Amino acid sequence: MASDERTAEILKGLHDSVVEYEEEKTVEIANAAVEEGVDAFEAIMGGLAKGMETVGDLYVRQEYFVPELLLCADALYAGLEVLKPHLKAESHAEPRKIILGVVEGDIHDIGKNLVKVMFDAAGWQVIDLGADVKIERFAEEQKKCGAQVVGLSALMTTSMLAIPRIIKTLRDADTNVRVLVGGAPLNPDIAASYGADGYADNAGEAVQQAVKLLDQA
Ligand code: B12
Repeated sequence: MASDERTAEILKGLHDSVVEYEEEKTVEIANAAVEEGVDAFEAIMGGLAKGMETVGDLYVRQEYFVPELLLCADALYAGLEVLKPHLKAESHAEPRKIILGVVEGDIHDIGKNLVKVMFDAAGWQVIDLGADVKIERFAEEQKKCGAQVVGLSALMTTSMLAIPRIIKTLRDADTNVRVLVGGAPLNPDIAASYGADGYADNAGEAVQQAVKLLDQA
């Protein structure tokens, strides 16, 4: 078990290597995290994902541009590959299914992919529809597989307008399905005004929210 000080150092190392798009270094530190017993969830959320948040700020301040963003994402994914198998897997007697997708017109899928990793680790069956998913597709897939929860991701103030339309198609098709939404421009108030059942602002909380929604069902 790594000491608190060493854990903090590893998390900072993961953060910094994502920000500095040093893919090899990210892998090296992720391996050290595993070897030294740092919790994989903490390493992903407090290291890799946090690094990508900083990258977002650098982009907004126009210190980073698209090429840097993509290289940072490569470093994040490389670290994720190392850490993912070490997330504590849970299993459930009854299969829990979630459909995940990024809404139409939106190709930002890094957050959605992190959300997917957390649901996988929590023992859910994840049907990942990818990014830029057509409005009707969510209801079509829900009908096919009977998922109890649909998770919608939107990263732009323009694309998030698809959410209430998707929710309407889901409600028209199956009144029982629970809809969870997330993505940087959303908040609990917008989620509620769109008719969503739940909102979470990060991948770890997303699983907790989904479990809560099932408990209420
Ligand atoms: C990386 C990035 C890109 C990459 C995307 C790579 C990829 N494959 O995803 C590239 C370079 C391709 C890109 C392109 C564009 N981008 Co861009 N991009 C970003 C950036 C910097 C970071 C997003 C990110 O990955 N964050 C890190 C992840 C980990 O965080 P996250 O996505 O928020 O996800 C977490 C939570 O939100 C939550 N969550 C996410 N989804 C879900 C779903 C559920 C169900 C739940 C419960 C939770 C949840 O959990 C996640 C993990 O903890 C943001 C800025 C920002 N600060 O958000 C701009 C940003 C989103 N982009 C923006 C724009 C404008 C664009 C472009 C249109 C630019 C252009 N002019 O060409 C294009 C094309 C967009 C399109 N059609 O989709 C704007 C959007 C503005 C707006 N209208 O709201 C932003 C906000 C930047 C800005 N301020 O200008 N972009």
